[in-house]
Amino acid sequence: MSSRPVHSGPLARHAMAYVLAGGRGSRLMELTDRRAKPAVFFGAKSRIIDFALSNAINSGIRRIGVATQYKAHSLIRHMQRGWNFLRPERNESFDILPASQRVSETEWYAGTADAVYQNLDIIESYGPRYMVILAGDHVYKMDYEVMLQRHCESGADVTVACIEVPRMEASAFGVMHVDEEDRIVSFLEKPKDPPSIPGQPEVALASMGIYVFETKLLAAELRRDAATPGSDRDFGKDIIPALVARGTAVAHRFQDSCVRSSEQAEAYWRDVGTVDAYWQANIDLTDVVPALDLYDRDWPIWTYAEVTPPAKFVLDDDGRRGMAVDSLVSGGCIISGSHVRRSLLFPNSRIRSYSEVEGAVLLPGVVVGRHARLKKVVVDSGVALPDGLVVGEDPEEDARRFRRSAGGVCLITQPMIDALPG
Ligand code: ADQ
Ligand code: ADP
Repeated sequence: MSSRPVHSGPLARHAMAYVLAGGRGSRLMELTDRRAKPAVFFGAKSRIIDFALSNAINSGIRRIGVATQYKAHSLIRHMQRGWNFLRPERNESFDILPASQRVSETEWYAGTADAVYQNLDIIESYGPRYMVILAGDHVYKMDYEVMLQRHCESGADVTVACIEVPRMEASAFGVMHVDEEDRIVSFLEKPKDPPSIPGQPEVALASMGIYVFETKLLAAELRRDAATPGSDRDFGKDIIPALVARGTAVAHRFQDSCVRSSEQAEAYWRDVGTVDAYWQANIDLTDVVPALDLYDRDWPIWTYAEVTPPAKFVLDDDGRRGMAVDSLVSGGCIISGSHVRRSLLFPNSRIRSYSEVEGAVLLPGVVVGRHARLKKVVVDSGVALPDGLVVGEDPEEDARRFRRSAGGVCLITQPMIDALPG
């Protein structure tokens, strides 16, 4: 591979981040009935898309486009309120790009590549030298500048971020083989029987769905793909395998650019695609030293947060303390005469007296009635749980009333509460 001259100074200022945020994420069940997966709440304060957007900003990228499609209202509202601070007069831009049938009169975005192709005119009008293609539905902290540098140094057509995953889980991903220089020699999108890393039979090298291209090359590839009959117009199915076969594709190891709080910390990246994975990744944040550090002031996770009064902990009339331990409690919450453990309370939740709450992810505006006992729950935003509700003690009863996952997490929505007898 020939290497091209590296820009002096940061490459991020010559790059545009393009976030794919159109997918549904159907394995999150009712959590994505009303909102796209990137708009799902995460970490007591944020939404999932805030991680990709914060990574872009913290990496120094000042042009961002976000392609939306499925149930995008709350996602678009969130970005308009919180992410609209980039200024054209400083050569910055923030574009929300809903599938709007701009290229053809009849089609939505067919696949992820089409979601970029249909907006090529907007991208080209800004003239970024590099494109950083991102998924809007992953939780991680990564410095894309390091990946851009690697892309330039190698001279590859495309650089694909990758991470080692257990082989048994790899069929959910694009899986690659690399040579000694981390050049990708084969790429299979979601193989049924994923190939392992040579010498490590239980580990596979998975694509994180993060790609760096030079804009000119990407535009040519997208136009070629659009003219190819039978293409799914997808990065994982079409664009990346074609470049692996015809050109040069290089793997970039996530551990080289992940942002961690200490040298020992795990390289943390999660596709919180199922209710179990979603609950676990949220609850992981209540660890004394979590793998994902939200308190790192050098790499803040930006978000839109509504103005709320401070969280409040109340000693009730019977002298019961309202308290929360090993928990993340956002503004506007009031815990009164109840005990909360290993839980996340998003803004404006209320826990009334005599309740016990453990392992709960309560999305904004949840009200827990008196004498409730909750264990291992995810409660959708705005849901009012009735007095005396008990969840997490009788699996069969839970499964009859709520969406109980394989891992025993109960997802609770307002219609499920409305359907309860009495
Ligand atoms: P998946 O995540 O399964 O695999 P996909 O469902 O295409 O791929 O979603 C990628 C991203 O694009 C998501 O953020 C999604 O919201 C968004 N998206 C999906 N369809 C879209 C559309 N029509 N318009 C706009 N946005 C859309 C991909 C790669 C794999 C890789 C995994 C890593 O294909 O090779 O291993 O990501 O998670
Ligand atoms: P409980 O069933 O625990 O009594 P309540 O909803 O009656 O629950 O509220 C308990 C406590 O929470 C109140 O005594 C008060 O201190 C506080 N509280 C309730 N609403 C508000 C509010 N709007 N502003 C400030 N504090 C409030």
